[in-house]
Amino acid sequence: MVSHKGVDYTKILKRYDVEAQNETTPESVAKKMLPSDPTLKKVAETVLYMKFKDVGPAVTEALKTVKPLSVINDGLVVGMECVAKLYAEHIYYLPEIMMAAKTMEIGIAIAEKQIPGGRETKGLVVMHAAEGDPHDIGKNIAAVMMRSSGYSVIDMGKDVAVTDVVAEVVKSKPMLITGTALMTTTMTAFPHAAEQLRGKGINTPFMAAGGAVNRDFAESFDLGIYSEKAPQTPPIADKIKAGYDWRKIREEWDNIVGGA
Ligand code: B12
Repeated sequence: MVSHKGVDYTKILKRYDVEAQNETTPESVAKKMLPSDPTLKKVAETVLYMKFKDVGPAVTEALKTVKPLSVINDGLVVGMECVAKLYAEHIYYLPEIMMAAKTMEIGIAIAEKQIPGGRETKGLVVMHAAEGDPHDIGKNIAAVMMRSSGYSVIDMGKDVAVTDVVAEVVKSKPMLITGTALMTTTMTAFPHAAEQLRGKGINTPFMAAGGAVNRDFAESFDLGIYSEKAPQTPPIADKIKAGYDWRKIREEWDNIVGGA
Protein backbone atom coordinates (compact mmCIF):
# COMPACT_ATOMS: atom_id res chain seq x y z
CA MET A 1 0.00 0.00 0.00
CA VAL A 2 1.24 3.52 -0.80
CA SER A 3 1.94 5.57 2.30
CA HIS A 4 1.54 9.36 2.35
CA LYS A 5 3.13 9.62 5.74
CA GLY A 6 5.87 12.23 5.88
CA VAL A 7 4.87 14.00 2.65
CA ASP A 8 5.12 17.79 2.99
CA TYR A 9 2.24 19.01 0.80
CA THR A 10 3.09 22.68 1.21
CA LYS A 11 6.34 22.02 -0.67
CA ILE A 12 4.50 20.26 -3.49
CA LEU A 13 2.10 23.20 -3.85
CA LYS A 14 5.04 25.64 -3.86
CA ARG A 15 6.75 23.62 -6.57
CA TYR A 16 3.76 24.07 -8.89
CA ASP A 17 3.52 27.76 -7.96
CA VAL A 18 -0.10 27.49 -6.87
CA GLU A 19 0.49 29.81 -3.95
CA ALA A 20 2.06 32.45 -6.16
CA GLN A 21 -0.83 32.24 -8.64
CA ASN A 22 -3.41 32.60 -5.91
CA GLU A 23 -1.73 35.73 -4.64
CA THR A 24 -2.16 37.53 -7.98
CA THR A 25 -5.46 39.38 -8.22
CA PRO A 26 -6.61 42.35 -10.30
CA GLU A 27 -6.27 44.43 -7.13
CA SER A 28 -2.66 43.34 -6.46
CA VAL A 29 -1.71 44.04 -10.08
CA ALA A 30 -3.48 47.42 -9.85
CA LYS A 31 -1.51 48.29 -6.74
CA LYS A 32 1.81 47.57 -8.47
CA MET A 33 1.13 48.93 -11.94
CA LEU A 34 -1.51 51.67 -11.96
CA PRO A 35 -0.40 55.32 -12.23
CA SER A 36 -0.31 57.36 -9.02
CA ASP A 37 -2.07 60.36 -10.60
CA PRO A 38 -5.71 59.89 -9.46
CA THR A 39 -7.26 61.05 -12.77
CA LEU A 40 -5.14 58.71 -14.90
CA LYS A 41 -5.60 55.93 -12.36
CA LYS A 42 -9.36 56.20 -12.78
CA VAL A 43 -8.96 55.94 -16.57
CA ALA A 44 -6.68 52.89 -16.28
CA GLU A 45 -9.09 51.23 -13.85
CA THR A 46 -11.94 51.35 -16.35
CA VAL A 47 -9.84 49.19 -18.73
CA LEU A 48 -8.55 46.90 -15.99
CA TYR A 49 -12.07 46.25 -14.65
CA MET A 50 -13.71 46.33 -18.14
CA LYS A 51 -16.08 49.18 -17.22
CA PHE A 52 -17.06 50.20 -20.72
CA LYS A 53 -19.90 52.42 -19.45
CA ASP A 54 -17.51 54.36 -17.17
CA VAL A 55 -14.60 54.83 -19.58
CA GLY A 56 -16.27 57.74 -21.46
CA PRO A 57 -16.89 59.90 -18.35
CA ALA A 58 -13.43 59.01 -16.92
CA VAL A 59 -11.61 59.97 -20.15
CA THR A 60 -13.69 63.14 -20.59
CA GLU A 61 -12.88 64.18 -17.02
CA ALA A 62 -9.15 63.44 -17.52
CA LEU A 63 -9.05 65.46 -20.74
CA LYS A 64 -9.86 68.59 -18.73
CA THR A 65 -6.38 68.53 -17.17
CA VAL A 66 -4.31 65.92 -19.02
CA LYS A 67 -3.14 65.96 -22.66
CA PRO A 68 -4.97 63.44 -24.92
CA LEU A 69 -1.80 61.45 -25.77
CA SER A 70 -1.02 61.13 -22.08
CA VAL A 71 -4.58 59.98 -21.34
CA ILE A 72 -4.00 57.24 -23.94
CA ASN A 73 -0.42 56.25 -23.04
CA ASP A 74 -0.35 56.81 -19.29
CA GLY A 75 -3.98 55.82 -18.60
CA LEU A 76 -5.65 53.50 -21.11
CA VAL A 77 -2.47 51.67 -22.18
CA VAL A 78 -1.39 51.10 -18.57
CA GLY A 79 -4.81 49.57 -17.86
CA MET A 80 -4.30 47.22 -20.81
CA GLU A 81 -0.80 46.32 -19.58
CA CYS A 82 -2.40 45.21 -16.29
CA VAL A 83 -4.88 43.11 -18.29
CA ALA A 84 -2.03 41.51 -20.26
CA LYS A 85 -0.29 40.65 -16.98
CA LEU A 86 -3.47 39.06 -15.58
CA TYR A 87 -3.92 37.10 -18.80
CA ALA A 88 -0.34 35.82 -18.58
CA GLU A 89 -1.00 34.73 -14.97
CA HIS A 90 -4.23 32.91 -15.98
CA ILE A 91 -6.38 35.21 -13.85
CA TYR A 92 -8.09 36.79 -16.85
CA TYR A 93 -9.16 34.81 -19.93
CA LEU A 94 -10.21 35.75 -23.47
CA PRO A 95 -13.67 37.18 -22.57
CA GLU A 96 -12.06 39.62 -20.11
CA ILE A 97 -9.45 40.60 -22.67
CA MET A 98 -12.08 41.27 -25.31
CA MET A 99 -14.12 43.45 -22.95
CA ALA A 100 -11.00 45.32 -21.78
CA ALA A 101 -9.92 45.86 -25.41
CA LYS A 102 -13.40 47.19 -26.25
CA THR A 103 -13.27 49.54 -23.24
CA MET A 104 -9.88 50.78 -24.38
CA GLU A 105 -11.12 51.39 -27.93
CA ILE A 106 -14.01 53.53 -26.63
CA GLY A 107 -11.54 55.58 -24.57
CA ILE A 108 -9.07 56.02 -27.46
CA ALA A 109 -11.85 57.22 -29.78
CA ILE A 110 -12.84 59.96 -27.30
CA ALA A 111 -9.26 61.09 -26.56
CA GLU A 112 -8.30 61.03 -30.25
CA LYS A 113 -10.98 63.62 -31.09
CA GLN A 114 -9.16 66.13 -28.85
CA ILE A 115 -5.87 65.82 -30.73
CA PRO A 116 -5.35 68.79 -33.01
CA GLY A 117 -5.33 67.67 -36.64
CA GLY A 118 -6.16 68.97 -40.05
CA ARG A 119 -2.80 70.63 -40.57
CA GLU A 120 -0.78 70.26 -43.75
CA THR A 121 0.31 66.62 -43.97
CA LYS A 122 3.98 65.68 -43.61
CA GLY A 123 3.49 62.50 -45.64
CA LEU A 124 1.35 59.40 -46.12
CA VAL A 125 1.71 56.21 -44.07
CA VAL A 126 -0.02 52.88 -44.77
CA MET A 127 -0.63 50.91 -41.56
CA HIS A 128 -2.00 47.41 -41.03
CA ALA A 129 -1.99 44.36 -38.76
CA ALA A 130 -0.54 41.25 -40.41
CA GLU A 131 -2.55 38.69 -42.33
CA GLY A 132 -4.15 36.34 -39.78
CA ASP A 133 -3.55 38.71 -36.85
CA PRO A 134 -6.54 40.20 -34.97
CA HIS A 135 -4.40 42.28 -32.57
CA ASP A 136 -4.74 45.91 -33.55
CA ILE A 137 -4.65 47.97 -30.33
CA GLY A 138 -0.93 48.83 -30.64
CA LYS A 139 -1.42 49.73 -34.31
CA ASN A 140 -4.35 51.98 -33.43
CA ILE A 141 -2.24 53.80 -30.86
CA ALA A 142 0.63 54.21 -33.34
CA ALA A 143 -1.89 55.56 -35.89
CA VAL A 144 -3.15 58.14 -33.38
CA MET A 145 0.46 59.23 -32.78
CA MET A 146 1.23 59.50 -36.48
CA ARG A 147 -1.87 61.59 -37.12
CA SER A 148 -1.14 63.82 -34.15
CA SER A 149 2.41 64.33 -35.48
CA GLY A 150 1.03 65.62 -38.77
CA TYR A 151 1.09 62.51 -40.98
CA SER A 152 -1.84 61.19 -43.04
CA VAL A 153 -2.67 57.59 -42.33
CA ILE A 154 -4.37 54.93 -44.42
CA ASP A 155 -5.36 52.43 -41.73
CA MET A 156 -6.06 49.13 -43.49
CA GLY A 157 -7.23 47.47 -40.27
CA LYS A 158 -6.37 43.99 -39.00
CA ASP A 159 -5.83 40.60 -40.64
CA VAL A 160 -4.89 42.29 -43.92
CA ALA A 161 -3.85 39.98 -46.76
CA VAL A 162 -0.31 40.46 -48.07
CA THR A 163 -1.69 40.96 -51.60
CA ASP A 164 -3.95 43.78 -50.33
CA VAL A 165 -1.04 45.51 -48.59
CA VAL A 166 1.04 45.35 -51.78
CA ALA A 167 -1.87 46.62 -53.91
CA GLU A 168 -2.50 49.56 -51.53
CA VAL A 169 1.18 50.56 -51.53
CA VAL A 170 1.33 50.43 -55.33
CA LYS A 171 -1.82 52.58 -55.49
CA SER A 172 -1.18 55.19 -52.82
CA LYS A 173 2.66 55.38 -52.82
CA PRO A 174 3.19 56.05 -49.09
CA MET A 175 6.50 57.22 -47.59
CA LEU A 176 6.26 54.49 -44.90
CA ILE A 177 4.47 51.16 -44.45
CA THR A 178 3.88 49.74 -40.96
CA GLY A 179 2.88 46.20 -40.06
CA THR A 180 1.91 44.91 -36.61
CA ALA A 181 2.23 41.27 -35.53
CA LEU A 182 1.56 40.02 -32.01
CA MET A 183 1.56 36.38 -33.04
CA THR A 184 4.64 34.44 -34.09
CA THR A 185 2.47 32.68 -36.68
CA THR A 186 1.68 35.94 -38.52
CA MET A 187 4.96 37.89 -38.51
CA THR A 188 6.30 36.09 -41.62
CA ALA A 189 3.74 38.09 -43.64
CA PHE A 190 6.17 41.05 -43.48
CA PRO A 191 9.17 39.61 -45.38
CA HIS A 192 6.66 38.10 -47.79
CA ALA A 193 5.10 41.53 -48.52
CA ALA A 194 8.48 43.28 -48.62
CA GLU A 195 9.79 40.79 -51.18
CA GLN A 196 6.80 41.42 -53.43
CA LEU A 197 7.29 45.17 -53.11
CA ARG A 198 10.99 44.87 -53.99
CA GLY A 199 9.99 42.80 -57.02
CA LYS A 200 7.94 45.77 -58.20
CA GLY A 201 10.88 48.14 -57.73
CA ILE A 202 9.39 49.74 -54.58
CA ASN A 203 11.91 50.77 -51.89
CA THR A 204 9.57 52.22 -49.25
CA PRO A 205 10.70 51.38 -45.69
CA PHE A 206 8.55 48.62 -44.14
CA MET A 207 8.31 49.02 -40.36
CA ALA A 208 7.74 45.72 -38.56
CA ALA A 209 6.28 46.22 -35.06
CA GLY A 210 4.28 44.49 -32.33
CA GLY A 211 5.11 42.04 -29.56
CA ALA A 212 5.98 39.10 -31.84
CA VAL A 213 8.83 40.85 -33.64
CA ASN A 214 12.19 42.19 -32.54
CA ARG A 215 14.84 44.32 -34.16
CA ASP A 216 16.80 41.33 -35.49
CA PHE A 217 13.73 39.99 -37.27
CA ALA A 218 12.67 43.37 -38.63
CA GLU A 219 16.15 43.92 -40.08
CA SER A 220 16.43 40.40 -41.50
CA PHE A 221 14.71 41.31 -44.79
CA ASP A 222 15.20 44.10 -47.34
CA LEU A 223 13.09 47.24 -46.60
CA GLY A 224 12.54 46.09 -43.00
CA ILE A 225 13.00 48.56 -40.14
CA TYR A 226 11.99 48.20 -36.49
CA SER A 227 9.91 50.14 -33.99
CA GLU A 228 9.45 48.78 -30.51
CA LYS A 229 6.92 51.25 -29.14
CA ALA A 230 4.27 53.35 -30.81
CA PRO A 231 5.89 56.70 -29.78
CA GLN A 232 9.05 55.75 -31.75
CA THR A 233 7.23 55.89 -35.08
CA PRO A 234 6.95 59.69 -35.61
CA PRO A 235 10.72 60.35 -35.10
CA ILE A 236 11.53 57.54 -37.54
CA ALA A 237 9.02 58.90 -40.07
CA ASP A 238 10.57 62.38 -39.69
CA LYS A 239 13.95 60.94 -40.75
CA ILE A 240 12.40 59.22 -43.78
CA LYS A 241 10.84 62.56 -44.70
CA ALA A 242 14.32 64.09 -44.35
CA GLY A 243 15.61 61.61 -46.98
CA TYR A 244 16.82 58.58 -45.00
CA ASP A 245 16.30 55.23 -46.73
CA TRP A 246 15.73 51.94 -44.86
CA ARG A 247 19.46 51.17 -44.66
CA LYS A 248 20.25 54.56 -43.11
CA ILE A 249 17.38 54.21 -40.63
CA ARG A 250 18.92 50.91 -39.48
CA GLU A 251 22.37 52.48 -39.11
CA GLU A 252 21.04 55.45 -37.13
CA TRP A 253 18.23 53.62 -35.28
CA ASP A 254 19.61 54.01 -31.76
CA ASN A 255 20.15 57.74 -32.19
CA ILE A 256 16.77 58.29 -33.83
CA VAL A 257 14.64 56.53 -31.23
CA GLY A 258 16.94 57.57 -28.37
CA GLY A 259 14.46 59.29 -26.06
CA ALA A 260 11.20 58.05 -27.62
C1 B12 B 1 -5.76 41.97 -26.22
C2 B12 B 1 -5.28 40.62 -26.72
C3 B12 B 1 -6.14 39.93 -27.59
C4 B12 B 1 -7.44 40.51 -28.14
C5 B12 B 1 -7.06 41.48 -29.28
C6 B12 B 1 -8.03 42.66 -29.37
C7 B12 B 1 -7.52 43.68 -30.33
N1 B12 B 1 -8.45 44.37 -30.95
O1 B12 B 1 -6.33 43.89 -30.53
C8 B12 B 1 -8.20 39.22 -28.64
C9 B12 B 1 -9.12 38.73 -27.56
C10 B12 B 1 -8.99 39.38 -29.94
C11 B12 B 1 -7.05 38.24 -28.76
C12 B12 B 1 -7.16 37.05 -29.45
C13 B12 B 1 -6.17 36.09 -29.52
N2 B12 B 1 -4.95 36.14 -28.95
CO1 B12 B 1 -4.29 37.67 -27.98
N3 B12 B 1 -3.60 38.90 -26.73
C14 B12 B 1 -4.03 40.05 -26.29
C15 B12 B 1 -3.05 40.58 -25.20
C16 B12 B 1 -3.57 40.18 -23.83
C17 B12 B 1 -2.79 42.07 -25.15
C18 B12 B 1 -2.34 42.70 -26.48
C19 B12 B 1 -2.51 44.21 -26.43
O2 B12 B 1 -3.39 44.75 -27.08
N4 B12 B 1 -1.70 44.88 -25.61
C20 B12 B 1 -1.78 46.33 -25.43
C21 B12 B 1 -1.03 47.02 -26.57
C22 B12 B 1 -1.01 48.53 -26.31
O3 B12 B 1 0.29 46.53 -26.58
P1 B12 B 1 1.03 46.00 -27.91
O4 B12 B 1 0.07 45.49 -28.91
O5 B12 B 1 2.14 45.12 -27.48
O6 B12 B 1 1.60 47.35 -28.51
C23 B12 B 1 2.81 47.93 -28.05
C24 B12 B 1 4.02 47.49 -28.86
O7 B12 B 1 4.00 46.16 -29.27
C25 B12 B 1 4.06 48.47 -29.98
N5 B12 B 1 3.27 48.27 -31.18
C26 B12 B 1 2.27 47.43 -31.45
N6 B12 B 1 1.82 47.62 -32.69
C27 B12 B 1 2.54 48.61 -33.22
C28 B12 B 1 2.52 49.20 -34.48
C29 B12 B 1 3.42 50.19 -34.79
C30 B12 B 1 3.44 50.82 -36.11
C31 B12 B 1 4.37 50.57 -33.81
C32 B12 B 1 5.34 51.58 -34.11
C33 B12 B 1 4.39 49.99 -32.56
C34 B12 B 1 3.48 49.01 -32.28
O8 B12 B 1 3.61 49.67 -29.39
C35 B12 B 1 2.70 49.40 -28.32
C36 B12 B 1 3.13 50.20 -27.09
O9 B12 B 1 3.61 51.44 -27.40
C37 B12 B 1 -1.74 39.79 -25.57
C38 B12 B 1 -0.77 39.55 -24.41
C39 B12 B 1 0.44 40.47 -24.45
N7 B12 B 1 1.20 40.39 -23.40
O10 B12 B 1 0.69 41.18 -25.40
C40 B12 B 1 -2.33 38.50 -26.14
C41 B12 B 1 -1.51 37.70 -27.20
C42 B12 B 1 -0.90 38.64 -28.21
N8 B12 B 1 -2.56 36.88 -27.81
C43 B12 B 1 -2.16 35.69 -28.11
C44 B12 B 1 -2.97 34.67 -28.68
C45 B12 B 1 -2.33 33.30 -28.83
C46 B12 B 1 -4.30 34.93 -29.11
C47 B12 B 1 -5.27 33.92 -29.71
C48 B12 B 1 -4.68 32.99 -30.77
C49 B12 B 1 -5.85 33.14 -28.51
C50 B12 B 1 -6.80 32.01 -28.79
N9 B12 B 1 -6.39 30.89 -28.26
O11 B12 B 1 -7.81 32.15 -29.43
C51 B12 B 1 -6.39 34.83 -30.29
C52 B12 B 1 -6.25 35.11 -31.80
C53 B12 B 1 -7.16 34.25 -32.63
C54 B12 B 1 -7.19 34.66 -34.08
N10 B12 B 1 -6.25 34.24 -34.85
O12 B12 B 1 -8.07 35.38 -34.47
C55 B12 B 1 -0.69 35.46 -27.73
C56 B12 B 1 0.26 35.44 -28.93
C57 B12 B 1 1.35 34.40 -28.74
C58 B12 B 1 2.33 34.39 -29.86
N11 B12 B 1 3.54 34.80 -29.54
O13 B12 B 1 2.05 34.05 -30.96
C59 B12 B 1 -0.46 36.61 -26.68
C60 B12 B 1 1.00 37.13 -26.62
C61 B12 B 1 -0.89 36.06 -25.30
C62 B12 B 1 0.01 34.94 -24.79
N12 B12 B 1 0.94 35.23 -23.92
O14 B12 B 1 -0.16 33.81 -25.16
N13 B12 B 1 -5.95 38.64 -28.08
